[in-house]
This record gives sequence, structure tokens and C-alpha cells, in this order.
Amino acid sequence: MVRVGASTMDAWLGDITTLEVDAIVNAANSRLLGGGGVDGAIHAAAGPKLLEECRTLGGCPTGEARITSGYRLPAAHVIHTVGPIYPRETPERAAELLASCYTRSLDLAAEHGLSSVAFSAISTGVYGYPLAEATAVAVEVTRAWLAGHPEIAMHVTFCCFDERTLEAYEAELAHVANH
Ligand code: AR6
Repeated sequence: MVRVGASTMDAWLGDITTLEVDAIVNAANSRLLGGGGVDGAIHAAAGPKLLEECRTLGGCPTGEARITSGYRLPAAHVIHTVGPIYPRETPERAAELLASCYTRSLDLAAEHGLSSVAFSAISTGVYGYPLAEATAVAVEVTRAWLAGHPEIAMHVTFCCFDERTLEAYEAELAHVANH
């Protein structure tokens, strides 16, 4: 676990739909109407009311985030963010968009008074973002956001669905802890 003021960052191996946190962060697409990967798992576990609420949102641009209720999930809320489709962007633009996913999701969590948030590894599946690069952006941007909001105690979990992702996050968290 890495401490940033009163906040913490942690990596955890498992299924994000089982986490009892204030919000889980979904790696959605810009239509916000469900899909495969973690998006499909979240919609399946939350039940049809999640899709109903998502339909009222009118989509979400890449790099932005929207919040809904969690319905049948143990998490109270779902924050839906849309990561970049890596091969469609320059690496620099992809990094900016991915960074924005993390900051906008954390902004929304703070605006709603939430204190525990679990992120999926946004864009690292179907959207093709190289894992090590995406992990570096996720951890550094989150650290900077937490450091910039010392009045907030936020507990951030990076939810890793496989060992390879967990190893990447653990390496990056160790790197941040030593600097
Ligand atoms: N819990 C936690 N992580 C998961 C789970 C789960 N239940 N299932 C998969 N992952 P992806 P993207 C991990 O492809 O790259 C969807 O169709 C997965 O192993 O879900 O942002 C959307 O609708 C990987 O590490 O998201 C979009 O169209 C990570 O979640 C598109 O895919 C992200 O993989 C978004 O692609």
C-alpha cells in the first residue's frame, strides 16, 4: 500500500464486480450502453437498471467520466470512463486521454463525497493500450491527484484481473513509493 497524505493506493487481484466500495470504475465505450470485458461483467452483475440509467446519459466522450448507481452490485456507484483506443491516437495523445480518465473519475468521486474507489485497468484490454505504459499513467496521475487534494482521504484500489496486470501495478506502486 502506498500512502499519499491521508489517502492510499493499493493493487488487488480479482473481479471488480465483487468489491464493496463507494464506486467501481468501468472501462466503458463512448455509447455507454455496455459491451464486453469489464463493461460486460459490470452490466451483468448490476442488472438491467444500470443500462436503463446509462441510456439517459447520452454517451460520454473519450477521456471523460459519468456516474450512476451500482444497483445490484456491492459497490454503491459505477463511474463509467471511456479510455482511448490506443492504435487510433498518437502515444502522447493516448497518454493525455488516459490521464484524463483517471482525473475525471477521481473528480466525480470527490464531487459525490465518495472515499473508496476501485479502478479497472482502463484501455489495457480490447482498446490495446500497452500494459506497462498504461499502468505508469494510472499510478502517477492518481498519485498526483491525491497529492493535489490533501483535504480528501480517498482509498484507491487498482483492480487487476490477471497476474500480469497485478505485477505491473505492484512494480509501479513500488516505484512511486521509493520516490
Ligand atoms: N474485473 C476486473 N477487471 C476486469 C474484469 C473484471 N470482471 N473483466 C475484464 N477485466 P477491457 P478496454 C480487465 O477490454 O480495453 C468493452 O467492450 C481486463 O482483463 O474490459 O478499456 C467496452 O464496452 C483488462 O485488464 O476494457 C469497450 O468497448 C481491463 O479489465 C471496450 O471493451 C480492461 O479491459 C473497452 O476496452
